[in-house]
Amino acid sequence: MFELAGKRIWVAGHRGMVGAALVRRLASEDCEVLTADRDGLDLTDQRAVLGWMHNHRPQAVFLAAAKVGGIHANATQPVAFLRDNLLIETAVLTGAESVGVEKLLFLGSSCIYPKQADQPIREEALLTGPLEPTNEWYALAKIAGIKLAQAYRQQYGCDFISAMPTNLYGPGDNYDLQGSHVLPALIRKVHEAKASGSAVSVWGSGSPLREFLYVDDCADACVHLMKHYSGALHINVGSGEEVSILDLTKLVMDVLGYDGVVETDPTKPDGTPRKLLDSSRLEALGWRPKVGLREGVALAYDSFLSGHGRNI
Ligand code: GFB
Repeated sequence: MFELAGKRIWVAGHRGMVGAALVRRLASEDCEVLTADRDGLDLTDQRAVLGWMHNHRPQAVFLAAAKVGGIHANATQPVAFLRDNLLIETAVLTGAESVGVEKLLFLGSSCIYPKQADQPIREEALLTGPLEPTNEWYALAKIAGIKLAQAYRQQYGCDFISAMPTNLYGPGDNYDLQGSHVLPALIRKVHEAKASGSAVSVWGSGSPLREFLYVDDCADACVHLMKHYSGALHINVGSGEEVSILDLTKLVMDVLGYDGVVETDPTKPDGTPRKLLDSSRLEALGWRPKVGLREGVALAYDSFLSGHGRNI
């Protein structure tokens, strides 16, 4: 059991959706939460990160900072998705070893797994086959992050662990229709289609299957892992709730109260056909999600309406 009480905990990336949820979750722990604003600290600058960590001496770190985005953003900004993420994880893990951080949790993504991995995907599927091309840059950076955490554990005995969340959504999400993930995009599209009485446009065939987890559940799982898990193997963080993109569209329309027409757009990519995590290791550690998909979409829509998102 790793105690957070009385410790200085750095949430790297606290302005992002996951980082902000971690800050909300840590408010109920008896710890001091450290944050660094983007203007004051460039996380891709290793020397600056080292200096900041020397000054602030965090005892534990949640590394939630990353260049993230949906299927279109990944395809159009490969350099940022690979380079920025490699630089951020290298700077923060190097700094953490250097200042003697007691524990660090690195956040990855379910897209690290091979495109044709057996479903539900177990942690052992990592590096057993080719990646999904639409997000291979991001996936490669996240795989390197897992391996760097393992390398620091093996060579220097650092207690660095990794969590691999499934597709996340919730307050603080990005609602830019070009850069966002599917769930915030659908919330915005259905909201706007309802206002104008127009059709809802869904990218691709609508048949891919995805698993979704509410971001506050993800933050809770990360805190649980920080306290109760120590090991080299990355741990899947999923809800077990899988849905096709078309059924997800209908669910969003139902929650928002719109009974309009849905159109698919075959000029847009489907990406990986199915991505469902096997989260039995996390369950065996005593954690389960609390927020179901319908409830989570309603909560996310409330936060969208109150302007708690980016690019609204
Ligand atoms: O969420 P998403 O962009 O990312 O797309 P991935 C999921 C599915 O929803 C794809 C479809 O099949 C999209 O074609 N989709 C339908 C839409 N309508 C829309 C729309 O309006 N916007 C978007 N964005 N999608 C991501 C990776 O993969 O998964 C990231 O790109 C990250 O790197 C994340 O790993 C967890 O699920 O395909």
